[in-house]
Amino acid sequence: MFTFLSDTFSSLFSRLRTYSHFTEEIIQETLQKVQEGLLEADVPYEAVEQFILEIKKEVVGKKIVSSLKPAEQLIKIVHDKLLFFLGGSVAEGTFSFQIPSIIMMMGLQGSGKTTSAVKLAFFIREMACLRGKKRSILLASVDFNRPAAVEQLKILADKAQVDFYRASSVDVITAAQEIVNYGQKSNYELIILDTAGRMHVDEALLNELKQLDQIIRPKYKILVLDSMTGQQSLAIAKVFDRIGFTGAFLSKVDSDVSSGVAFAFRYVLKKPILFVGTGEKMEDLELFRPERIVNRLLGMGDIASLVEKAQEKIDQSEQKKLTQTLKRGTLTLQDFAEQMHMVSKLGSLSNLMQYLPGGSNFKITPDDLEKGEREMKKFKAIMTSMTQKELMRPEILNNSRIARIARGAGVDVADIKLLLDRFEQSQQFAKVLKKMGNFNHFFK
Ligand SMILES: Nc1nc2c(ncn2[C@@H]2O[C@H](COP(=O)(O)OP(=O)(O)O)[C@@H](O)[C@H]2O)c(=O)[nH]1
Ligand SMILES: [Mg+2]
Repeated sequence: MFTFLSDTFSSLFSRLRTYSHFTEEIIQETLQKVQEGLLEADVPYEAVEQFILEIKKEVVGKKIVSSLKPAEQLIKIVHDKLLFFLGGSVAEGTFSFQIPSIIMMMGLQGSGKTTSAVKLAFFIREMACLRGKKRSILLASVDFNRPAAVEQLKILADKAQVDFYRASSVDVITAAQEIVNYGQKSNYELIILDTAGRMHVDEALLNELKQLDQIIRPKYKILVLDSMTGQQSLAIAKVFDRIGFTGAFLSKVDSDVSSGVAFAFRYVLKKPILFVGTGEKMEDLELFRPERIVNRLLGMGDIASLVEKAQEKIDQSEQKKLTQTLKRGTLTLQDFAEQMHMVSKLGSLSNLMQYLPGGSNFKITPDDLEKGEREMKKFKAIMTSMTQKELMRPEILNNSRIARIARGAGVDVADIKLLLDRFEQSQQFAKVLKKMGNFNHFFK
C-alpha cells in the first residue's frame, strides 16, 4: 500500500538529510515535490492543497531555515501532518467490536462487501482466540439482487468455518428480521449482515439500507470502499453518509498502487478508515493504522507491524523458543533452521523488506527473490542431510563431513560454505541482539 508515495518520500528525505542548512528554495522545492507526489498518488487536489498549506504555516512558525537540524524538523512536520490527515494516532489499534452487536456491511456492487464480511468474521475470531477467548459469530446475507450472492457468502463462510444462516424469506426486511431473531435466539455474540449493492448509488438502494438500519438497528455500519475506484470513492462515501456509517473498510489496497483516497478520506468525511483489505483471501485484512503507514511512507520502517505479523503467524511455543535463543545469545544450526522456517511463514522477502527502516529503498528484483528462494531450498536440503550432532555443534564440520553432506543433499561444497557463512552472520546478529537486552517486549 502506498509504495509509490513511499518511494517519493524516502528519496526526497534522504537527500534532505545531506543538507546541513536549509534555504527557502530548498523548502519550496521539497514541498513542491511532496505536492507532486501526493497528486500523482491520486490524492484529491483539495486535500493536497490543504496539506501543503498547513505544512507551510508550521515551517514558517518553527523557523526551520535557521534551525540546527532542519531536515529532522521538516520531516517531523510532514510526519505529524500526514498522521493528522490519515486519522491521528489516538485510534491506533483501539478499535474493537462490542458484544453483542450487529454489524451491517454496505457498499456498491463488487466493492468487496461479501469478501470483507468473511474477513471480518475470521479476523475477530482469530484475535479473540489469541487472547484465549471464543467468539460466536454468525454470517448472513440479505443480498437477493444477484442470484448467487447468498450462496457465495455461504461458501466463503464454510471455508472460514464461521456459522452461516440462510433466511427463508427473500424479502430484504423480512429476511433481516428473521436473521436477527435467529441470531439472538441462538446467542450469537456478533451477527454480520451482508447487504446488496448496486452498480451506482441510487435512491432504491439507499432506501433499502435506511429501512434495514431502522429495523435491525446495527451497532456498526461498515462502508466497504474499493480503493481502485480512486477519487470517486469520496463522492460515494458522501452519499452513504446520508445513512451514516461507523467507518470504512478500504478493500483491494493490494491491487492499487496509489490508494491516495485514504489521505483525503478522514479529512473530507471526518470518519475513520478502520480496516484495509490486502488480498482476496480471508486472512488478507489489516487494521488501518495511520502511525505505521506514515512511518512506512517516510522510510522509518514499521517494526511494530512486523512483530505483530510474527505474533499472528508464529505460535506461542515457537515464540518462546526464539526469545530464549535470543536471550542466550548463541545460535545452533538447528535454531537457524527453525528461524528460517519461521521467517518463511511471514511471507516473501520483498514483503518483509517494506517493514524495515529504509526498506523501500532496497530494490529486490524478481531475480534476487528467486535466488533467495533457491538458496533457502538448498539450505533446507543441507540441514536435513546433517546429523543432530552436526546441527548442534557445526564447528565439528570438517572437509570429509562437508563432502558427505554435499553428496547427501545433492549440492556443491560451496553451498555448504555459504550456509555456514550465513549462519555465522546470524550468530553475530544474535549476540548483538542479546546486548540490546530485553526481547520480551517483542513477544508479549
Ligand atoms: N485483490 C483483492 N481482491 C478483493 C479484495 N476484496 C474483495 N476482492 C475481490 O473483489 C471481487 C468482489 O468482491 P465481493 O466480496 O463479491 O464484492 P461485493 O459485490 O461487494 O459483495 C471478488 O472477486 C473478490 O475476490 C481485496 O482486498 N483484494
Ligand atoms: Mg456480495
